[in-house]
Amino acid sequence: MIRPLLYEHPLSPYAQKNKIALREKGVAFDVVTPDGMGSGIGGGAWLAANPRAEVPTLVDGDTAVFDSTIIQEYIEERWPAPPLLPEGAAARARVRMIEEVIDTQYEACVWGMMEVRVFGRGGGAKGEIGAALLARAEAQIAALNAWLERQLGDADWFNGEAFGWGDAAVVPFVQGAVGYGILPAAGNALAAWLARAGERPSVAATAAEARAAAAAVARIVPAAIASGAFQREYRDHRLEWMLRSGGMQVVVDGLADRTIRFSAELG
Ligand SMILES: N[C@@H](CCC(=O)N[C@@H](CS)C(=O)NCC(=O)O)C(=O)O
Repeated sequence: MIRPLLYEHPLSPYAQKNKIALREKGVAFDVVTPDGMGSGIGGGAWLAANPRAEVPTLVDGDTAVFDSTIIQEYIEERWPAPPLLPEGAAARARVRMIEEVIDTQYEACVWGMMEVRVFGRGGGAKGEIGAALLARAEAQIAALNAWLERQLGDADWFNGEAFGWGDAAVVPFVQGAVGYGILPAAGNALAAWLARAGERPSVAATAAEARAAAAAVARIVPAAIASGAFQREYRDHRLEWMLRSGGMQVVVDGLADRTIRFSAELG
């Protein structure tokens, strides 16, 4: 059997969600980080598979699927065992709503922190705008962590009785915030869940890849920014986050110096 191929970047929480699902199901897969990712000029087989030029993109034989949520649906239907969705329409709607909040609102905050800390937006962490953006992101993530804790309630897993869809949808993003020093309060239910989830081989392997990539990215990013190689994609919820969190000038400056772009126009 030809192994499915996942175009990804180890730091992409969306791709991590899909890798956790594939690993939970014991599906052997290959990974490629596309050349040109983050520059807006990626091409080749990746662009043929995903005209949006985003990761994750899954290629399984003749089938190409983009968008992590749609990929997750594909994985669940293509490799049904073990099931990752909980039983019942209400429980499935609940984990899908959690995923939607995480993919849009939570991710935007962690991404915003990266824009300031790694890409130096708003003058970086010490700049007036940068520091204000970081403070907003920290407050928003704390509120979202409290919301997540309420979703968890007394359960061990967001999915219910067993690790599944709901947990894979949350763990990469909460770990991303932890990477920027924003932890669930020690001893609370979310912190206990995070520790439990981190012990699963699927999550541990995926997180180890992200840590290795973070170290590599930190080494190459300053030179890459200086060379103009990055043109960051400010798409939907990310753009909204930047505008409403006080980063209007960041967007204006980034468009002027071409370090910011919008999503690809299809056609
Ligand atoms: N809604 C998409 C979002 C995917 C996304 O935003 N991917 C980012 C990386 S985390 C990307 O590929 N950006 C393209 C770029 O930066 O060039 C999904 O769930 O897969």
